[in-house]
Amino acid sequence: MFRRLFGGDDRKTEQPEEQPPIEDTATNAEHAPTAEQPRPQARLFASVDALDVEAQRIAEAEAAAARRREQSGLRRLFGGQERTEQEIQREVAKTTAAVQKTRSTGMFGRISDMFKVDQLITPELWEELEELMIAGDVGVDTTLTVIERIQTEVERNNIYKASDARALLKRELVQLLQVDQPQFSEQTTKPYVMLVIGVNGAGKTTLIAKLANRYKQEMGKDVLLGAADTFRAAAVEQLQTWAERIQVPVIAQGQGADPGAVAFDALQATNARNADVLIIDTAGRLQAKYNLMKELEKIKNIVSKRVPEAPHEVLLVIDATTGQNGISQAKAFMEAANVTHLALTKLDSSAKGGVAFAMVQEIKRPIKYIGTGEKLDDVAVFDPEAFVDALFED
Ligand SMILES: Nc1nc2c(ncn2[C@@H]2O[C@H](COP(=O)(O)OP(=O)(O)O)[C@@H](O)[C@H]2O)c(=O)[nH]1
Ligand SMILES: [Mg+2]
Repeated sequence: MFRRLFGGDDRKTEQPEEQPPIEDTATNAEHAPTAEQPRPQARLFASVDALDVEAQRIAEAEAAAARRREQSGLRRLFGGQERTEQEIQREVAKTTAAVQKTRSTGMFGRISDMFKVDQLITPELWEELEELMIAGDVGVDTTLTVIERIQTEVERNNIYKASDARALLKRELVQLLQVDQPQFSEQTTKPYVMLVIGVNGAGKTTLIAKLANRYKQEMGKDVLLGAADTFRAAAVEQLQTWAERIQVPVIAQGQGADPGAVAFDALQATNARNADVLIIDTAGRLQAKYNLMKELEKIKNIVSKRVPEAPHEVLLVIDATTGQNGISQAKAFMEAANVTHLALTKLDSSAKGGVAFAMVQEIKRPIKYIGTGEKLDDVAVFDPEAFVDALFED
């Protein structure tokens, strides 16, 4: 009886056989719950409510994790297609090979080692981490934010050893790379129009060839290229050379042509051929920011007049070897165009892969692809977890 009142435990099965009937409670009036006091039943309901809240919290956390997995590059898959384990492994292998330099000669190899040992976490450890991350091009603001977050987590979880903080550090780094960006699916959007922008030499034309090849080979898409980088003669020729190799048509007008006119032609051709994907190459003359803005604006207007909602993807290509410089470039492009995704090229020749973190944080756009070399096959769909694992050699 007492247990019932005190603990709110109303389960009849636990009542002893000799227990007086329920009505007897009334005789012990001073112990009986009054209207003001929460009745045992009310408490029971309260705890059921709490369970509901907890169940809802768990369901929400699971849904969020599923969403994260879906959005994460490898699982989202190239063009939103289901992938085999083998294909995922191929992307991971490319990512791992590309960040080899970042890991061995760069800062992340040392960071990884620091968080492998059984040593106590000291203020010096945080200082060294800070120095290494900044030297690794993560950027001052991002570095300080992330270290503060890890420190809080370490304290909250009573973690004393560096090796025990390793998973926390990695999780925070993965989170830095995850930003939401609504996107169209290449699977269901036809035609899917992509505008590829970035400074000269960033790797736009090479990436376009790699992606066109993938769309064609892996998704069986009918791809068309538009040579709207008309500033240099070599630019058009370079795109044409690639296109010949991968056997996709290019719409071009030659050097000095109006990029808007090329885009117009390319759109007409896309519609006439009923092509699936159109990728437009552009010139990236940042020196004349005003002109660049005008030019991109014009191309975008031409595109959106012919295909509603296009361009579906505005891919900003950044050379990873330019480090922090690349970030100021990226900001200028953000002002000029409505960038939807980033591509980080030449990751294979940069020791400072940390720029990926700074880039996503500063630009607030996800990295969709990484360039892992100069060959046609040297491209990987970016996956934050695979990237961080590769940096830590896990
Ligand atoms: N190592 C390496 N080189 C690349 C990569 N992407 C492009 N390049 C090279 O960078 C140079 C400039 O590339 P390009 O596509 O012409 O740049 P664009 O001016 O932006 O079109 C070329 O020599 C490419 O071979 C990459 O992922 N890794
Ligand atoms: Mg080019």
